[in-house]
This record gives sequence, C-alpha cells and structure tokens, in this order.
Amino acid sequence: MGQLVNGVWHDTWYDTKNNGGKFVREDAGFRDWVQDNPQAKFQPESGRYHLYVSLACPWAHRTLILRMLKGLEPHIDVTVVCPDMLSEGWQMGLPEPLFGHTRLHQIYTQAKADYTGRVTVPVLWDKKTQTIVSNESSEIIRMFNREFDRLTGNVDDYYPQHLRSVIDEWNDYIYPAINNGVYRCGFATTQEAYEEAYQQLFEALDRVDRHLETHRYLAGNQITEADWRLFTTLIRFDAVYVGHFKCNKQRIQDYPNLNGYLKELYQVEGIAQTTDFYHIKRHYYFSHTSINPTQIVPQGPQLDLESPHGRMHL
Ligand SMILES: N[C@@H](CCC(=O)N[C@@H](CS)C(=O)NCC(=O)O)C(=O)O
Repeated sequence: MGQLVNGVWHDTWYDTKNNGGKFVREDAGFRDWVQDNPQAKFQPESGRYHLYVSLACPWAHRTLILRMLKGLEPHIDVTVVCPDMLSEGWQMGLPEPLFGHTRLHQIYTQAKADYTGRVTVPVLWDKKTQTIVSNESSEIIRMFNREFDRLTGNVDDYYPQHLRSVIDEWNDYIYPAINNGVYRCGFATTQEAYEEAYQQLFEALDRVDRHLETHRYLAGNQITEADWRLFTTLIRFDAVYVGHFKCNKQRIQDYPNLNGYLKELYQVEGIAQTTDFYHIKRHYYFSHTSINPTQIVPQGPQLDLESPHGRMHL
C-alpha cells in the first residue's frame, strides 16, 4: 500500500491522524470522458481502451459489471491485477500487455511522469493518446452505459432519464454510508470514528432493507446503476466486511429483504462470472496487515447465493 509523490512510489498507509482517526478517501486524479461525439478527444472505438481492474475491489467490480451488461467485452480488454496489495501497491502477475509493466503505479507514471496521488483501480487507459482517461469508477460506468451504444447496438440503459433524480438520490445516500461506509469502519483508527461509521452504516442498511420490502429494486421496477453500485458492496459484506472491517451488527443474510435482493442481482446472467470470492477474501485479509497482521484468510463463511431469491411477487 502506498502512493506516488512527484512520480516516485512511496510505501505509506492511509493518514488518519489529521482527521481524528477517520478514513477519508482521496478524489480520483484522472477525470476525462469517452464521448460519442465527433469533437470529443476520447471517442468510442473498438479496441481503443484498456481497463485495469482488481476483482477484489468493489469500485472496479462496477466497471466489469457494466462492461459485461453492455456487451463491451469484445471491445474493451482487461488486465486483472493480483489480489495482494502490499509494499508495491497493485501488481500484475504477468507483465501487462501494453507496456510489459508489472506494477500499476507504472501505468500512472506512464500517463503522467510526475503524478502525485494514490494508485487505485479501476483505470481506463486510452491506447491512442497513451494516457489514462479516468480512474473514477462512477464516471467510467456512465461512459460504458451510454457512449458505446452505437458501436455495440446495446441500448440497455441503467441511468434512464426519467429515473435520474431517484438514482442520484440513492447514490448520494448509499455511497458515504454503505459503499464507503464499510471502509470508514474498517480503516478507522479511533473508537469514535469507527462507531460513527458503524452506526451510519447499519442505519442505512435498515433503511434500504425497508425500502426493498415494497420495491423490487432501488428505483422501482427496473435494475439501474444504483443497484449495481450497491451490489458490489453487498456481495463482499458477509465474506469480508463483517469480520475484517468489524461491520458485525448483522449479516446481509440476516436481512429479510436485502438477502433476496442480493441473490436476485447475483443470479442475473453473467454477474456471478464477474464475482471472484478467492480474490475478494485474499485481497482484504492478506493486504491490510495493519488490521490483520497474521494475514490469515478465513475459510468461511459458506454463502448461499444460488437458491431461489423469492422476489418475483414484487
Ligand atoms: N474513486 C475511486 C476509488 C477507487 C479505489 O479506492 N480503489 C481501491 C481498491 S478497492 C484502491 O485501488 N486503493 C488503493 C489505494 O488506496 O492505495 C473509484 O471509485 O474509482
């Protein structure tokens, strides 16, 4: 775990001292957009972009899901990093195909030689202009949702106009409390910071669970971006966040509605193939040595994600 300072890699853990023990996530550094418009710098073209992901990471997982759902797999190739993120940060098991690099930070300095900031996944690389288009998953999934439609002919829309305000509202609520909330629990270095995050997290899960009693999905009758953004946290919850991040009030399995909702999303065609529990468990338990110094990866839990989800009546 570390970061780049003026293009030089430093092995440092998150600094929570200046924030009263709270974990504060840094904003992504590359924020360009692929756009389907003739003036755009980054245009949607088959084979032009490369995606660097970790299968462990919930933010990267979103991009893999949208890539799959939108028929982009033949058009955007992928490098998967190794699950262990230690003193060199994210690393490739084999040299990656574009430059032969074996560390993700080399991709960042390839784009910007004096880059300063954390080296995170996902990364969307442009082979034509030789740079990083974006390392912000919430924006990469918007590009995947729409900008390649003419190329793929897939016009499924996970951020439809008429639901945008509802989706935005859920995203704004779920991101700090749940998606980032589990990290705020796990990476807190004071009791107060942990308890604050924990309370907010379980209040939010209760609220979402109540909502799902009468709504099939977050925004109503159709699966949207908001569901996929929540899914990638829920699917990691019982396997990792309950134990490793101390989010242990109750499991997703114990919620009357979230449990079936999670199963239904997991059972959508192609989604299970984007989910890798080996990478997920190994990454968190083995990489965060300040939380789990023995690096022992638990054997359990046994998850039941394949049985009927029971949400057809909604
Ligand atoms: N805002 C980013 C956050 C991505 C992120 O923080 N990814 C984590 C993996 S789960 C990472 O690469 N962390 C490395 C680090 O912070 O040094 C996004 O959503 O794309």
